[in-house]
Amino acid sequence: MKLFSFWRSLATYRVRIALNLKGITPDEVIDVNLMKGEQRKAEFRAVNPMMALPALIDGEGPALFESLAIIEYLDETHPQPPLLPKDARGRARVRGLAQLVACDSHPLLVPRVREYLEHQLKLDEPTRMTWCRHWINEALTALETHLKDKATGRYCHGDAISVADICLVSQAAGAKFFGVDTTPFPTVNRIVDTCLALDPVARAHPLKQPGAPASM
Ligand SMILES: N[C@@H](CCC(=O)N[C@@H](CS)C(=O)NCC(=O)O)C(=O)O
Repeated sequence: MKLFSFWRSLATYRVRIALNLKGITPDEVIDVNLMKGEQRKAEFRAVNPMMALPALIDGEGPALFESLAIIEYLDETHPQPPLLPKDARGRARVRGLAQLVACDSHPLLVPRVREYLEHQLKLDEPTRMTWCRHWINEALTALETHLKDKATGRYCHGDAISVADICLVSQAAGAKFFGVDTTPFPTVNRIVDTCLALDPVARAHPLKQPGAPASM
């Protein structure tokens, strides 16, 4: 198994947590430096035409792409521990929470969007940060409201960690990277702290990956 990764990539962080929870260690981790634009090189474009991390090659391939699709693949091929509830309503809620992060918030902050805001729209650094913080806050506000639901337990959905928690943890890391104050989101913080206390989550953290700085 080959994982295409970069320490700072929040989408790869999600896949790393899933791999660790499943007890899978990739045979090879290939660094694609997003700060140097390596995702746009021909060799990586051949792996993922979207030029985005993560990508995962299991065996002969073809390459898997999009963090949520990769996590569901891992869940189907390595069912223990399950990352989705058994019931249809539960799965819909967990997928909804996960997509709120991975489809509605995080894609607005990725390098290609920030670079477009900078180079094409000529927005200065403080304006770009305002953009990023706004979309992080919007998602955190929605998540905090959802997590007041009685379906929430120790984790986002009941007492078992799921793909919703994986995404929540990545959202919290993004909030830290972009200097967003998360004190207005106590339920989010409680669940993130619960997740980070687990070794498979803790060692997947961006700042624990090769090439990462000591702090942000
Ligand atoms: N929706 C995708 C997001 C993939 C994505 O945009 N990844 C970022 C890093 S977290 C990336 O590689 N961006 C490259 C770029 O924007 O140029 C997923 O969840 O996998």
